Amino acid sequence: MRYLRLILVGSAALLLAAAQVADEQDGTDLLPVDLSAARDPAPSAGWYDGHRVVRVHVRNTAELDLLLTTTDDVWSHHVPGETIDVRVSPEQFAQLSQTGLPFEILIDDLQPLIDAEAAKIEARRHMDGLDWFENYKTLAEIEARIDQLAGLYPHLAQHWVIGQSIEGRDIHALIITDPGGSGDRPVFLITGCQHAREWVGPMTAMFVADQLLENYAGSARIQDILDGMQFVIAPMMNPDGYVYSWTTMRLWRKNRNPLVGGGCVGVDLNRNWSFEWGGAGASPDPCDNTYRGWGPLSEPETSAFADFVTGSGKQIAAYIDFHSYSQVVASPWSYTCDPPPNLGLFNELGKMMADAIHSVHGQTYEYGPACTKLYVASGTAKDWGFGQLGALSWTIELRPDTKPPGFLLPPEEILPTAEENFEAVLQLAEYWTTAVWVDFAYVGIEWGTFDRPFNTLAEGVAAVALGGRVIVKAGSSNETLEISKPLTLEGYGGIVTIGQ
Ligand code: 0X9
Ligand code: ZN
Repeated sequence: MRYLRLILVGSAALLLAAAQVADEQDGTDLLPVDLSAARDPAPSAGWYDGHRVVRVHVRNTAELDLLLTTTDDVWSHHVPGETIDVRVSPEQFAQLSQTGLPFEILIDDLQPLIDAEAAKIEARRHMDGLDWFENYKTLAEIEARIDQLAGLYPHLAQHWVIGQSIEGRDIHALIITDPGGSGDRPVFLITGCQHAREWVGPMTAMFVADQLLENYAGSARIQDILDGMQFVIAPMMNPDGYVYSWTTMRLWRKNRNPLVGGGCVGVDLNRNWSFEWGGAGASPDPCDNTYRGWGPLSEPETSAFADFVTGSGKQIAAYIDFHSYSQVVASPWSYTCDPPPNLGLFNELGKMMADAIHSVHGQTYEYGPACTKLYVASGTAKDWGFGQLGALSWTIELRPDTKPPGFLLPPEEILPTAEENFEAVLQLAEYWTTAVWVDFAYVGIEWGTFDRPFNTLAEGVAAVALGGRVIVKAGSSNETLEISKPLTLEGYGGIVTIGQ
C-alpha cells in the first residue's frame, strides 16, 4: 500500500481513476463533444483509391518545403539530401509532378493493400493456434488483455486508468515491479501508439508487459530487473485515433480533437509535449499532420500521462516510446540537431540496443540522435523524457525498414518485432540495474539526507574498487558520466573523486 500512496503523491484524482475498472468499449457512444462542426474528411470504403506512396529526391530544405506543400503525410525518415517517402492522393500526385522534383513510385495504389490487410486480419482471427501477438488487436481486445494481465499477476502488476482521451476513452497504464520494496525503485517508462496508424507499437509495448509478467517466475534475469526497477507501461496513448484507424481511416495519425480550428481534427501527440514545444518540425496549422496543439500538453492524452509520471515524484530512469516505421533507435535530441548532453552514453546504449535487437532475428536497426538520423521535430515525448524528466530516452521506430509496406506491417511480423525489441528493453534495464548511481546533488556537504534512490559517493567508491560500473548524475543537469576506473571529476560546482 505504501507503494500506491507514493505513486499518488500530489494527485488525489488518480486514486479515483484507479478505482475504475476498464470496461471493454467499442467507442461509439463516447463522444462528449459535437463533431458535426468539424470538417473532417468524409472517408468512404475506398478512401485510399489511387493514393500512392512515392519516394521523392529532395536535395535541400527548400525542396523539402516544396514537397510539403503537396502533402503532409510523410512516411519515411530521410533527411534532406537524401530521399523522403510520402503518401499522395491522385490530386496531390498531379501537383507533385508539377514541382519537377524527381521521384519514384513505391506503392501505386494503397487501397488494395489496405483491403488485403483487413481481410488477412479477419481471416487470422478465425485461425486456430495463433498466439495473441500473431494478429493485430482491436482497442477492446487490448484493454481486455491489460485487465487480464493485471488479474493474473496481482502481486506484480497494478492496472491504472490514468485519464481519458478527448473522446472519453480510458488511458491505461500497467505498473510492473517485484513484490516488496519500498516503492522507490527507479522507473522505466514505455509508451505505444501516440500515432494511431502505427499498429505494431502498442503490440510491442503489450509484449513487454506480457513477457515481464509471464516469465517472471521462471527467469532470474527478469526477477533481478524487477527487483531494481519498476516499469510503467502505457501501450495505448491515443485510443481515439486507434479506433478511427480501425473503423474509418487506416492511415490516421493524430488524436481526434475536434476543436483544433480550421475545421480540421486532431493534434499530433508527439508534437504536444512540454519540452521545447512549438519549435521546428511541428506545425501551427490544425490541418497539418504534425499539428502541435494550442499549447504544451494541451491534449488530455499527453497531460494525463505527464501528470501521472511527474505526480509520482519518482526518479524516471529510462523511457522508450515505440513508433513505426524504419528500424531506428533514436536518441535525443529531436528538436535540434545540436548534440545533447551525454551523446557518448546515448550512442553507446543505442548501439547496445541495436545489437540486442539484431541478436534476436538478425534485423538491422540504425541508432543515433533523432534529429540527424530522422528529422527535426519539436515537442516530442522522447525530448520531454530526457529534457524534463532526466530519463535516458529513446524513440524506437519499429519494423519495417524503409521499404514498403510501411505502416501496413504484415501481422506475421508483430511477434518477431516485439521479441527483438523486448531484448533491447531488457538490456537497457540491466544496464541501469547493474550500475551504481551517484548523484552529484546528493554528495555535496550540505546534502545530508537521501530521499531518492541514488547511492552515496562512498558506495560508488566501493563499487569501483570491486570492478563495478558507477554512473555519476550531475545534479540538476541531465549530464551523466560513466566511471569504471578511479577518476577525478571536476565541475558541477565541485570536485568529486571516485575510487581513491
Ligand atoms: O515524427 C515522429 O513523431 C516520429 N516518427 S513517426 O513516423 N513515427 O511519426 C519520430 C520522432 C522522433 N524525433 C525526430 N524524428 N526528430
Ligand atoms: Zn509515430
